[in-house]
Amino acid sequence: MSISTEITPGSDHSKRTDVDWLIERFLGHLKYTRAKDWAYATSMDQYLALSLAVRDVLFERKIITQLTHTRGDVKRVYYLSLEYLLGQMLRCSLVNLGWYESCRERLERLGLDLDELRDIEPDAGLGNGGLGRLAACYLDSLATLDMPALGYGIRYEYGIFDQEIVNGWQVERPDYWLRFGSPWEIVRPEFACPVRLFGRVEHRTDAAGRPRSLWTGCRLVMGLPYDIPIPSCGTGTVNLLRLWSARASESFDLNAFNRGGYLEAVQEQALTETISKVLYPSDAVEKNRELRLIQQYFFVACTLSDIFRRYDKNHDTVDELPNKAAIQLNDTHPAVAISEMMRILVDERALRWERAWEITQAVFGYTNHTLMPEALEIWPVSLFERVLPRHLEIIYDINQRFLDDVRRRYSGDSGRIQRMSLIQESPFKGVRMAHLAIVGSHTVNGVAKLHSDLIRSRLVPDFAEFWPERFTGVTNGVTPRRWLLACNSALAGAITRRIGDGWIRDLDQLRRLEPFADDPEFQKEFQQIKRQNKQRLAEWIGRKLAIPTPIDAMFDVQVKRLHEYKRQLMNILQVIIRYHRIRDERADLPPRVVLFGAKAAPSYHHAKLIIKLINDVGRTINTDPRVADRLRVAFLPNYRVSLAELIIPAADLSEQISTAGTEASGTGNMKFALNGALTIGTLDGANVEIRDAVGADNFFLFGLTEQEVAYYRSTYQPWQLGT
Ligand code: 26W
Repeated sequence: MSISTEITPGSDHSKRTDVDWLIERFLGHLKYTRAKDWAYATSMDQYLALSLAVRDVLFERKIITQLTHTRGDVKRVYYLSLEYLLGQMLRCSLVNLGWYESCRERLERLGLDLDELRDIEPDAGLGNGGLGRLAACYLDSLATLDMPALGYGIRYEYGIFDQEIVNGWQVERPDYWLRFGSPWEIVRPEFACPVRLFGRVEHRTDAAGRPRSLWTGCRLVMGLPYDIPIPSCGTGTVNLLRLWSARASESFDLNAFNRGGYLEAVQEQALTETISKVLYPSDAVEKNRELRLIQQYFFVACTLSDIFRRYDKNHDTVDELPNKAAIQLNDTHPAVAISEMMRILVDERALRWERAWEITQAVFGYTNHTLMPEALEIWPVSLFERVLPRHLEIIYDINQRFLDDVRRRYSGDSGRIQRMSLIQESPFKGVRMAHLAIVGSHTVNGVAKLHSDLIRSRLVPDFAEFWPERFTGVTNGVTPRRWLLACNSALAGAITRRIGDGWIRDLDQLRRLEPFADDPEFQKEFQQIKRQNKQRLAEWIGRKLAIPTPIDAMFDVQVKRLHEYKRQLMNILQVIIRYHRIRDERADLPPRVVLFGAKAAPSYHHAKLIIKLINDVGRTINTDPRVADRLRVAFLPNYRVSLAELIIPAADLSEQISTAGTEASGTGNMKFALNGALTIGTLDGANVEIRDAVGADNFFLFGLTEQEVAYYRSTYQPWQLGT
């Protein structure tokens, strides 16, 4: 169903659909929300007031959307992710409304520069990298497709750290993105929900003599939701992203305060509010971190409670739940939802186990984002037992019934039983969250064709054999609104002038551009646009790093998290070779500017060494007159969504060089291709799909295939090489 914003009976929306009203609200917010007279308003005041005005427009539409969904008792998609890399919201919200240009003109008449204003907004960096940014792209696409969807996450007070480079080394600074509050969110105390943690389980029998488990003696935490509007591009739909913030259940124990126990009262509050304080800045599992498990459960408990609250408004029994809710797990970070769903259905709604399990499997889907062993979550049973004793019991029950099914099919194969069990016995007794997610879902997807194949053949072959129909592939995508229409408006305009604007909501229409590839007029315009984008980036690099960046040189870009499998080291080594060839052999190589951007997890020392190496190589090369304008290297600090929006349109070459079989999909690779960069890449992740789409002759392929890597891995002795 599509939500239109035409005037609905009984409510005066007429004014709410144009920029005039937006500007009126902007001036109103300056005065009544920022309490500023025009003359004394700072640019921060202006940015906040404009964002609040845009939010007003989105709320108008959100009210209509949510009313329509509730009245229609529609089936909703619930996207559960511990990470959302939203970036800046102002430009994309205006672009999705179709008002960016007219708003820019109206502000210009008021003496304001929208391009400057929008860049005051701090990035909402509530994620580590690809997984978190994919979640944000999906929200934009779900709204644009008029899908009734809600994103659920945690409102981290501190997002991914800000990266400063000091003497070539990464230094992390806290990302206090809420310093001025977020104009995009609205707090919803009426939907706050209590969450239990720790405690113990008492076993009883109920009046009907059935065994019941009572989870008691718990600590209580409150989840306080904040909503962020997610606008469609091209229709009136506005969905929501609901982020949970942790609060102490009592304001704090006044009696303790009066008894002089002030410190323990405040200590209790502080502990509780630590739960949503900070995003884990790693993209590999932090060993046995209790707080990480508590974050995951806190978020899941609040979310399922909210889903039932909404569902119960229209239903007396849970039988309809699979027709009204599809819950997607973004990796295993929310996988504890499987056991929480069973706890609610069995312990609170008194369903028979089998019926509860049927509903659970029908409702959940699981997306795997990585094959890297260090990113596969296995929680120590001892930790689970302490924090979530009832959930551990439920997981044991799930495991018991599941392994009985396996035994029925493969009697006597004890090796298989051990491999498939939800519980790992060694090196420590742990809960395999990927196994829990798989058995508790009706569908499991990888994020690119190769990755989905490797899930079946490498990661969990036993499960793929047991349930072949359960495993699918859904290659990642990126939203063309943020990653072309908003960040590269000149190219977007050039495309629209050739093939119309249907591509904005249906990207397959880009195919219609193919005949223009040989059109000299289009080629000239394309080059001019690329040059303008490079000029803009070069100016930024000049201002930030004082590195002269010749725009006649090819911009060779590798921006992504720093990880050994992504092979930034190999890239900087080839730069060193290129430097020597130019300096010593006078090789006549075309000029290149090699750009890096990458945050390393704070504990990942080897990755931080590579950052240091890149900066040191850059300093050597950039100060050597013998290579002058033929080779430059720059490490762009604090890579984040808003910086990617500046870099990607300016790239000529896109480095996607991971060892085949390690990058699940990649999404930066798609953004670069969408903006006309040529890919240098291995046959890994979605590079395969991109090469198929653009044609092999437009893709600079190199490196071993995944099968070759697997073959050589067993015999590969790097130290033997070169001796
Ligand atoms: C803190 C634990 C943790 C572990 C893994 C946090 C985040 C992860 C993610 C799996 C890491 C990640 O972002 N994976 C990337 O997901 C993208 C979206 O599917 C893919 O395009 C990338 O290939 C994959 O590396």
